Amino acid sequence: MKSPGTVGEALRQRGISRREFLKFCSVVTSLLTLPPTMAPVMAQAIAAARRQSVIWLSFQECTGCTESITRSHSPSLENLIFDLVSLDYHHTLQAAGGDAAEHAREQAMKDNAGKYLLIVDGSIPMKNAGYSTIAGISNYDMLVETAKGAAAIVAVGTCATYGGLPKADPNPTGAVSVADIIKDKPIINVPGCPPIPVVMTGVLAHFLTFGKIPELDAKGRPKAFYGETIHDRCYRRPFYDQGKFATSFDGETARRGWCLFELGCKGPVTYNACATTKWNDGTSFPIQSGHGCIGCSEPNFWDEGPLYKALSMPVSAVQGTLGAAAVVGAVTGAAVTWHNRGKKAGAKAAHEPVTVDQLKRESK
Ligand code: FSX
Repeated sequence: MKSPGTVGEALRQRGISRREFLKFCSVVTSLLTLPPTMAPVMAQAIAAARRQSVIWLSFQECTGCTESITRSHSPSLENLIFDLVSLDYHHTLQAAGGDAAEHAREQAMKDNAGKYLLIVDGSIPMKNAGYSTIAGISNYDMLVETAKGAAAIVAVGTCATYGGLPKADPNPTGAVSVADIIKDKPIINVPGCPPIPVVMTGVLAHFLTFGKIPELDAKGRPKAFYGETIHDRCYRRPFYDQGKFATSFDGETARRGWCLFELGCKGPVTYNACATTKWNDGTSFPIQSGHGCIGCSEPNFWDEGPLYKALSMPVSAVQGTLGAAAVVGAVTGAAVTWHNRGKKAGAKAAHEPVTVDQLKRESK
């Protein structure tokens, strides 16, 4: 498995025109919130780059992350594998099995030492090495061994980034995240159960273009995709600001498309790009389909209270997520509603409209 050829050569061999490739770079540039002028720069950089060697390891998970990336439309998985990267090991997608598969991983590690990108989905069991093994190798040993020669690691999915469902109480396997184990490599966290496919491919495209990881937040997530909450960009947000909440999933308030906050939507505390990039080629996302966000890209989302119960977070927390619209609301005196207000002494009703100034006073 010698170092793969350039991306430009691969594109030419597959008859992909410069126009098509530029179009692809424009989409990725916009996903990464880069200026449009970066598209030709990205095209030039990617075309000249060697196809990036990628080793993908899957541990305790449901294969939803791989299912998700196979639905990526921009770039598609086909683009990714045949044009941009050399996917040297992925035990769900690769044709090889048994010894040949393990040999492919070892060879890729040797041939591309210090340069390959390691992608990991799934959490790692620490209570008993035998809980999850591949080719007789424990997940812990395989991760540590493969991480040694990696240029960077991308932890995809909430399992790899935070422990995810396997870590849900009582965490029977002692599941931990990649970052809990690997401390000496750059790690990009791409949470979501599963993560948005174009977010995964966008992160890869950034690495290929610039040869470095994108700007990350305090939780190691790319800021371009996780800089805002679902609530910040939700198309139902005007109903929230007006205090109009759906009271059931199938009643008149739901048919009118009112805010799903009272039905348990975790959008105000969930950082992800679902409301902007959406899913299935930009078709929709859960809230658009009438179901609240379950917060699957946040740590411990499974244990953070019932999925269908309205959030009960401190007022200061919701203020932190209100964003520009709330600031405008405060200036204009527009009313916002906070469902916990009904629990405060003297409050008349759970949905009584209050101003941002009132919220501030109550939170003191
Ligand atoms: Fe976890 Fe991914 Fe959820 Fe499933 O690989 S993030 S359980 S979608 O599959 O790891």
